[in-house]
Amino acid sequence: MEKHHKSRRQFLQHSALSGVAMMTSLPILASELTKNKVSTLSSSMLKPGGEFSNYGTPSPYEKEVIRWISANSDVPGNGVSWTPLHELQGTITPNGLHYERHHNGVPDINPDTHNVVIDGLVDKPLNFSIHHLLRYPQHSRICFIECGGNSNENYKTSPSQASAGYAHGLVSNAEWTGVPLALLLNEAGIQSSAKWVIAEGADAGALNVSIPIDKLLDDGLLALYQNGERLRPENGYPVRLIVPGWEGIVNVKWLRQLKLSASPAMTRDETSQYTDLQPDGKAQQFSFEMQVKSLITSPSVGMTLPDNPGTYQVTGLAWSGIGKISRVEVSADGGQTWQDALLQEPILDKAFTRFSIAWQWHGQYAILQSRATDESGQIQPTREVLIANRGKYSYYHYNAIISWEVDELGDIHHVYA
Ligand SMILES: Nc1nc2c(c(=O)[nH]1)N[C@H]1C(S)=C(S)[C@@H](COP(=O)(O)O)O[C@H]1N2
Ligand SMILES: [Mo]
Repeated sequence: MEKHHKSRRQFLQHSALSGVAMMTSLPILASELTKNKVSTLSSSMLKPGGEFSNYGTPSPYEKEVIRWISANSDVPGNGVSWTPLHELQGTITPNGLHYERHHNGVPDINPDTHNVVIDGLVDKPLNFSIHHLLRYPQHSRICFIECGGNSNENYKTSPSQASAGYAHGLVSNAEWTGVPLALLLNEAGIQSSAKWVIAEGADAGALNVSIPIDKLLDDGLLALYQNGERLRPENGYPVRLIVPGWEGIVNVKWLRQLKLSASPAMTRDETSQYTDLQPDGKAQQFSFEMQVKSLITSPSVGMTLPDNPGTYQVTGLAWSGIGKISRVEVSADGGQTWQDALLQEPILDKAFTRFSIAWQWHGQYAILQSRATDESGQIQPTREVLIANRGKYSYYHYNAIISWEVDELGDIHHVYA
């Protein structure tokens, strides 16, 4: 009760953005009730409803809410599908809409014959069937996974007009359940020289990456469940690695081997890709932690504001691979002035946090932006600062402030501000 009261007060304090009068009450958006409306039964009440189903699917009226696929036709099985962040609310990504990044398509793996091997610098190499893994104590945690290449169109010189999710939706947030890796690695017996773990997937390209062992001992998970049900094939069925807050590539799907080693393996995917080219032409490797980031999901590019004047809930998502989100500020004037948005609880470590703030629009030109800060004190940079630091040939780890321009007609465009 107390908490509720506080957030209501906080909401009122932060309910208006600069340049507009503070609101004390919300406008009524519903149309007036007519007598006729309640005395007539709606058509759905005139006969029994439809069939039950063994496994549910979304309402047919929601058929536009889909992942958007960008596949590379030169390389079969290589591509991505984007989470429609601009169509979703709350913080949990439904399993059918979790983004996908495949280097070699989605393998068909029978859980009865699949194994995960732990070997290399261990006292006793172990081989786990899925049935073995299911008998271990399981742990659940909510976290995001973000591809290191997410938002990378924003390095280009002209701003893309793709919907928010189709430009920034190589990030999703789910509850993952599985066996803590510390348990399994300790069972195998970690030799003192083991500093890295080379994780390999059972897809056609045998995707493999090197991960510092300390991170896996800290919070690495062998996930078997995704939002309560077994993993989706696209997301690594029957077992994947979850490395909370670290770039997508290390979250190896269809996991078949963890090889403990004294040094990284320098695999294809940690040398030719997912590295950060610096202004001096050298590439930085192993930038694992995803940096603090946020995005206004609604209203956002491609949408039109229906009422002028009108009150709008500006809402979006913030996340950081370093810890919890501590603050999200929103600007309606391209970053000249900022107001704190309300953060929806619970605020979880390395997970999506939903923010919102009410905004009164009077038909004026506006640039909406959000700027997140995490508990380590990192603040989302402007695009200008990010590019000055990284150089213009950068390709991965884009986390700069994103700007939505609202024109006098209420149409919204993506701009670099
Ligand atoms: N075996 C395997 N694991 C993989 C990949 C892959 O192609 N094969 N793609 C990686 C990349 S680049 C990312 S961003 C994430 C994407 O996870 P998702 O498809 O479940 O969203 O998985 C990673 N794990
Ligand atoms: Mo990725």
